[in-house]
This record gives sequence, structure tokens and C-alpha cells, in this order.
Amino acid sequence: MIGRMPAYRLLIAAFVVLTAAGVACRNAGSAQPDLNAGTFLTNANDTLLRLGIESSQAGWVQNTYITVDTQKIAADAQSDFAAAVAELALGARRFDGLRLSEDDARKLKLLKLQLSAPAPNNPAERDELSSLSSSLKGDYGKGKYCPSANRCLDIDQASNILASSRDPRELLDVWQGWHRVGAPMRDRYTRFVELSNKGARELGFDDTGVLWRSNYDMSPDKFAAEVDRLWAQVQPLYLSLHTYVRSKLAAKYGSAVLPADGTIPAHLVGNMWAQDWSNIYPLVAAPASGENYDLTASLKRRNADERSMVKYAENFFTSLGYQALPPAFWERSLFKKPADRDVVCHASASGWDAPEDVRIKMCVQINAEDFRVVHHELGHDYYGLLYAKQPYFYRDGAIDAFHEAVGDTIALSATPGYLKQIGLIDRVPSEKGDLEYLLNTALAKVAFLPFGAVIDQWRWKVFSGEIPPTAYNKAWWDLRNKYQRVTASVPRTESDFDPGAKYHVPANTPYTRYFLAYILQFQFHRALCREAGFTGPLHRCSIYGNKAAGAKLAKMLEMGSSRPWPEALAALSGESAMDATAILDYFAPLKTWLDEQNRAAQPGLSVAQ
Ligand code: X8Z
Ligand code: ZN
Repeated sequence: MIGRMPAYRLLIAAFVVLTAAGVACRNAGSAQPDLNAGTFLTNANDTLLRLGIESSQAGWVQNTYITVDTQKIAADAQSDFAAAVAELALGARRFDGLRLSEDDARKLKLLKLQLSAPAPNNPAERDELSSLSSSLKGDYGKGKYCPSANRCLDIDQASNILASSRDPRELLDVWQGWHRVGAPMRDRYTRFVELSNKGARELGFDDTGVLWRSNYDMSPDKFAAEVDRLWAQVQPLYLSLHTYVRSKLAAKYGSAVLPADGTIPAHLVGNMWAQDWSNIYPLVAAPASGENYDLTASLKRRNADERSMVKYAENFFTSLGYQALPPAFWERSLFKKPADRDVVCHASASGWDAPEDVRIKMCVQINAEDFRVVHHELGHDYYGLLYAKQPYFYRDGAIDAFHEAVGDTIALSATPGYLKQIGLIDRVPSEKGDLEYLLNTALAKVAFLPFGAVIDQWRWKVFSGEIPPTAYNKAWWDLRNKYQRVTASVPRTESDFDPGAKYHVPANTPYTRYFLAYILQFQFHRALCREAGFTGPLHRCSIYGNKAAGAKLAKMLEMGSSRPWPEALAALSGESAMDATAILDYFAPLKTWLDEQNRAAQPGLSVAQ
């Protein structure tokens, strides 16, 4: 998605429209020199709301029916929305240096941050940028790896092989095959960066990365330092897990498959981007306590289908005192990959017409991972439902990371105790099963952390020019090695463009939001468990059915982005800084155990530093 639009609507629809309406906006932006800020913002509110809806609709159709035509319609819509933003942002300059109310100043700031790829203020370059965005995203959605003339794999099929195969040759082949999707994007991405940077500079930012980092109620430099601070807090936990998993992989595949430098080959951890390692749980399992359970098998045994997966998640939210999802949700969402056309299967949520119309788009698979993801997506929709009464500029998360954290926070409450309560498993495992539960959870949550940080560590440098196009791929792998200690097992060169094989790069979705969300969700969980009066270990807490916790969460959600995020965080938790101690507390028993295992590991095993 090119445009910022409030992250939520963006997640969803991505491309924004405005054709004839753009003309109305141009008038609104420039022809009335004595307009006061309140009137200007009311006009901007109405214009962007209307155009945002149109563009989101076009984006929805593109994502759920990828053709040359829908791509063009979405690109035009995006271009029109971008024109309106540029026009309004320029018009807003008349207020520079004037004393404004806090509220007006906040809205004017948010106006400039509407687009994650702001367009230059001329029609030719604006159209070029939107059609580049549209085609990059479309290419990802249509992407396939065809191992033979009559067999092609889309990303879900390729991912399923990565998740389940234990044949290193097959894994490497599919990994390599999917990564070919990126190469043809390279030149368009390079041009995309140029144009987006031009747009950002016209808005007064040094480059697009600075614009992205300006969206956190603090200076861009302070924000980058916050990310570094949080990464330093969680890095030791990640390295304990990495060292342990690496030793188990060495035992499985033989040390010849594992490089001597202490890194893990990217194709061996059960996920195309090595961002979630839970699929290799059986290879790295903690000693069996007899208490473990298999959620995927339980779902299949109960004949869960796409809708019932979503129903489980809705039921959790209603148990907190929230409304049922509106009828439009069930009528208009896409839950299943259509057999006859290309769609962007990457899960997303939409809420351009909340509270009447919220949706998700997701090719739901019946397994434990997608059980989590449906909660994630409904978190977006419920955030949208709860801030629907806010004016346009505030219909968004306090920051994008809060939007990403809500549904995951709920999914942390999908404990074994909860699964028993809703009849998905037959008995609650005793405490003897905790280690297995924590290890399983860590493979999803802790393994993700450096990946959550690395994509934008790369993009920030790409946008600033510190990484030139001639070094795109080398820098990508240098950073993945630095943060994740993960490497490619086949040579990568500048004729590859591996970042393009990850959805959020062609879709231009800022990614640091997920790094923060994976830390914040534990902070939110800890606060809600406190509110619910739970005093045991955090990994055993479920707020299911707890209306007091639901109300506390709602306080934050209803604020949307109307106040700086520390205030929204305080409404939920009483805390006003992002804090990794909650995730560290949650996994503390596992960390102790991992460190013992690593100490006892065979001499000579290379340990990540
Ligand atoms: O993109 C997503 C969500 C939609 S906002 C499914 N996630 C990131 C990813 O898949 O890479 C959630 C976790 C990280
Ligand atoms: Zn999300």
C-alpha cells in the first residue's frame, strides 16, 4: 500500500481514490487565503473521508480480484487521493508559525503523514508513483514459483512446504523459487523510492524514512533510538532461543548443512522469511511432559472451517463486552482463496465504513497459526469499530504499532485453559506442560523480534540513500545476518531483489510497527491481566469473559489517534513508555531453561553472540 491513510484503512485497502473530487479538494486547499484552521480542517476532513472511502473500495477490488483493469482503477484512485493530500498539505502551510489549538495542530501534523509514499506534486510523477505501487503489489499477489511446467505454487502453497518438509534440498528449492518473485521488481522499486522521496521532501521531510519515523509523537531520531533501546532489551532472549534452535537443527540436518559462522540457514526454520519458527516445533521440542496438545489437529477434528475460525475470534471479543460483528462483515469479507482468480492472500482488515461495514481479507487455513491470525485481523476491525465516532484524522491507532498489537493481545489469552473452556481441547494441561507451551509461543513471538526490526532498518537506509540500489541485496543480507543471525544458503547477488519477496516491501507497509507490537502486546496483556485481578504467571492468564479488562482496553481503543500514544497507553496500563519487561517476564522460565540447555550443549557448537 502506498498511501499512509490511517494505517488501518491502509492495511486494508491500500489504494486511495479521488478523481473528480480531487478538483473540489484543490479549490478547498488553495483559493481561500483567509480560511481559519478549523474551517480548513473541516474541509480536509470531509474531502479525505470521502476520497478515502472511494480509494479503499478500489483497493479492496484490486486485492480481491487482481487484473490489469482493477490495478489501473486502484492506481488512479491512489493518485487522486495523493493529489488531495499534497494539495491540502501545501494549503496548510498558511498556518505555519501561527498559534493553533493543540487539536488543530495535531490534525495538521497528521494531514502531512497521510501517505506512506507521498506523491510529488505534479500529475505525471504522481501517476507514475501510483502505477508503480499498484504494479509492485499486484506482482506480489500474482507471484508464483513453478517447479515444473504444469505445477505452480502460490505463496500459501510454497509456505506450506516450508512449514512441513524436512528435506533440506526441497526446502532450499522452494525458498529459492519463491525469492525469484522479487527480482523483476528491482528497477520499479528503485524508481518508486526516488519518487516517494521527492514527495516527502516537498512535504518538508528529508526522505520517506524520516516521514515514517515522524509518526510516533517524538522526533524521528528519538524514535530510532527507542527501537534500538527495545531491541537491546530483548536481544539476549532472542539469542538464547537462536542458539538452542541452531543446535537442534545441527542435530537434525548435520553440521554440514549449518554454516560454521553460528548463523541459521533461512530455509530451515519453517517459514519463508524465517520470521516465525513455530512450524519446526517438533524438531526443537522440549522434553515431552505428556501435557502438550495440538491445536491444528483439534480444529480439524472439530471440522472447523474458515467461518468458524473467525467465529472463535469474534466470540472472544463479544465475551469482553464488545458488539457482534456487523452483518456486512459476514457478507463482504473474503475468507477463502477463490479457485478461479488471483487475490492478495496476505491477511488484512478493512474498516472504511465502520461501524456498519468492517471486513477481513484472508485465505484462512485451518491451523493454529491462522487461529492466531484471525484474532489479529479482528483486532484491527474492533479497533475500527471502537474509534468510529472520532473525526477522520483520529480514526486510526494511537500509533500503527497499537493497531497491530490489539488482536495479538487477545490471542495471548488463547491459553490452554481458554481452549478447554470453549471446548477446543479436552482437558487443561497441568503446569508440567508450561515449558512446551512457552517454547512453542517463543518460536512465534521471540523469533519474530529481529525480523520485525530488520525490514525498516533496511528501508530507512534505502530511503536515505545510505544503501544505494547497487547494494540493495547485499545490505539486505548483511542486516538479516546482523539482527536475525540468519543467512541464505545459496549465493545472492544484485540480480536478485530478496526484499521484494516479502509482501510489505512491494506493498510499502512500514514494518517497525510489528516489532513494537510484539513487545507492546505483552505489555497490554500484563496490564489487562492485572485489571482482571489475575496474579499467576502471565502465560497462564486469559482475560476471556472479563468485562473489566474489556472496558479498560476499550478506553484506549476509543481514543483512536486523538491523543499522543503515551496517553493512550496510560489509559490502558497506567504506564507511559514502551517497555519490554512484560515479554521478558512472560518468557523468564523459558529463558532460564534455554540457557541451561545451551550451557550443556556439546562442546564445539558455535553459539551466536
Ligand atoms: O502482515 C501482518 C498481518 C496483517 S497486518 C497478517 N503481519 C506481519 C507479517 O505477516 O509479516 C502480522 C505479523 C507480522
Ligand atoms: Zn495487522
